[in-house]
Amino acid sequence: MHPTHFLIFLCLTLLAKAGRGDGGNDFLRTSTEGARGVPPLSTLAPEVRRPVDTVPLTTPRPKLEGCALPLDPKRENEKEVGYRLGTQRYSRLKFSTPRGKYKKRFDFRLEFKTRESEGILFYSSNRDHNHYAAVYLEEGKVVFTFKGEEAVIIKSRFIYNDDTWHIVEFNRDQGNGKLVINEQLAEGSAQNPIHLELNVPFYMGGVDPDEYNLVQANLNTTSSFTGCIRNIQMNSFQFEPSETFGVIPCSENVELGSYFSGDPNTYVKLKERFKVGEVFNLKMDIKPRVISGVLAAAHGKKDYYVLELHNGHLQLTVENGKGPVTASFTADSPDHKYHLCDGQWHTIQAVKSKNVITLSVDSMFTSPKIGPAHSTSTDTGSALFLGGHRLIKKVRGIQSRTPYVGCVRNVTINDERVDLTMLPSTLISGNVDIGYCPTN
Ligand SMILES: [Ca+2]
Repeated sequence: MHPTHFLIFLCLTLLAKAGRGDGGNDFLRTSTEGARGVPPLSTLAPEVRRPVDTVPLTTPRPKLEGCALPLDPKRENEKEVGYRLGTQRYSRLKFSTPRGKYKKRFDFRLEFKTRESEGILFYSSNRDHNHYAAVYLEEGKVVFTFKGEEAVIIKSRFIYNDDTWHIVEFNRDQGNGKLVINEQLAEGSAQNPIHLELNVPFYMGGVDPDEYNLVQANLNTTSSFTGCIRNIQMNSFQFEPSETFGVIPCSENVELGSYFSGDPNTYVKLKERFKVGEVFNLKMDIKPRVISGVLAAAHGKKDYYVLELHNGHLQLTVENGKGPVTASFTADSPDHKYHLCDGQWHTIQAVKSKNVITLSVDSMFTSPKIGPAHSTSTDTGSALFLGGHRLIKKVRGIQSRTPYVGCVRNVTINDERVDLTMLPSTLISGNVDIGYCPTN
């Protein structure tokens, strides 16, 4: 256990035993507005903006209302900006529907940019992988190879891993191959016409990890491509992948995380059936675009656990069976009325130890709240929901009644990291971008 967590648990345990809220507070840094919720309305009157030189130094600047980031980010389509590969393991584009014929001759074109010197741009084979055609980077050079009874290998003269866009065209006509990069031609031929048996799917940017052994034997590499691919064509037709794996838009306006759109029925099930139990520690980084929304929730017949944003503060409500207890945290910020919505990342933590709960935002802890004694286990059995809830309007204990909108990253449950990119798609509902978030 992390030393800080141990301290919190120790403290909470002591408090639970003492049954009062004053002991042990000196262990904890308490925020000024701690558990007091929203400030009274009178403090919200708009301040009059005066010319800068007449403002006394002690006058605070008016706080910005609302969230720094817009509710709807400007969406950038992968088809327009390109596909970024390599931010997740096994990222690749899969093409199951060819455009035109490809048995005797084919013609592909794509644009790529990368800083890496190795990586598979294209791979296609027959079922046994003894026939194949591939394009990959080797020491920064582009290699185009195909093999039937014979193999043809064509290699570019120059290196192209300079993080700028390059156009690569590769075509094959029987035993003749051409590789054209930015209009620089390289050619190669076999002695005889090659009969090449290829099957869909074709891959770009990486291959199916189940086929690594066979691909390794052919190319002497299975390195996934790290960088961007765009404007893909097959036989002069636009060529769109049928499926993408671990791919994000090639945009300057994205960052790693998972984005919750807030559309109805949008949520992720972190666990299918989950018992919160006696001790539960949930931690994550959030960058919200709303002041209210469900962050995490689990329910039982009577018991429940709800972590949410409510009117700008972070709020945890736990029902162990004998009445709910709520902790809430309103952080102070010189610039933003809703500190959590200031467009920055915030690390939030909700710690539940028996009948005592506490919250932290960016390592500032609230005073612990103590629920009814002799009721210590949160006996939930539903899914552990993240970012929303299947029955968000109906289930008990939720105040915001609306899904979360914004980015989430670094989710840990009881100090164990949950990688959302590894969750089965059956646990993801609605409009969630797993693996990346817009930043605009
Ligand atoms: Ca209980």
